[in-house]
Amino acid sequence: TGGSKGGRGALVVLEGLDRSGKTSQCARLLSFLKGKGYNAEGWRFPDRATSVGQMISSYLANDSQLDDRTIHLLFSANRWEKRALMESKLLSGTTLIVDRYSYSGVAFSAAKGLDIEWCKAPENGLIAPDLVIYLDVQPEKAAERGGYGGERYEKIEFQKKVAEHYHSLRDSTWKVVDGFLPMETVEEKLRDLATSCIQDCQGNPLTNLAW
Ligand code: 2DT
Repeated sequence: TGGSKGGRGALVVLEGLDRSGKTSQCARLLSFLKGKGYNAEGWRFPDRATSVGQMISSYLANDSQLDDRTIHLLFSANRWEKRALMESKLLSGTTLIVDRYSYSGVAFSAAKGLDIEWCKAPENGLIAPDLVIYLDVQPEKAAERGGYGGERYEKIEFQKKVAEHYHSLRDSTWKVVDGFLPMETVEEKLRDLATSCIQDCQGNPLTNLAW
């Protein structure tokens, strides 16, 4: 099988603007990997199931108001509260396909005007992804895909700023995939990227984000 054979799992993160196709591609990738016999799980941030996640969820729905720095730290805390479980899953051989991570944390908060270095600081020490796949879409075209929902950040002008900040976060672990390619083409690219990452990360220890 394509299982882990005693090795560690890979931390694979998908990032992108709202309506970039991230969430459906995560699901497709996960079922492909499971079908191939890989030990894999799908995660997403924010994880709305925890009590911190519930505060985030009500903020996003505009049901509560929070200071920009306060909500930033709650998003970060929501990753920190999952860090130990994430580490043990990876070390025991489970690959995690994660819909949004620290890059969303920094890009969305910086788009509100917060200092980017301040935004990065609380992310340091979280587990560094082995691979970040950025699904690249233009905000205007993304909005045409059935439009944004009613959540707080789903506005074109704001999404443009988020895209600029995502751009400045790109590093050697990033692969940019055109989110407007046909769905099957995107899917195939993600399969190739993820399976090579799972193989290639075997010799590498887990590391932490150090921004
Ligand atoms: P979903 O629509 O994918 O559930 O995201 N966000 C997300 C932040 O502002 N900071 C973060 O750290 C994360 C993970 C992006 C909900 C919205 O929350 C934003 C969109």
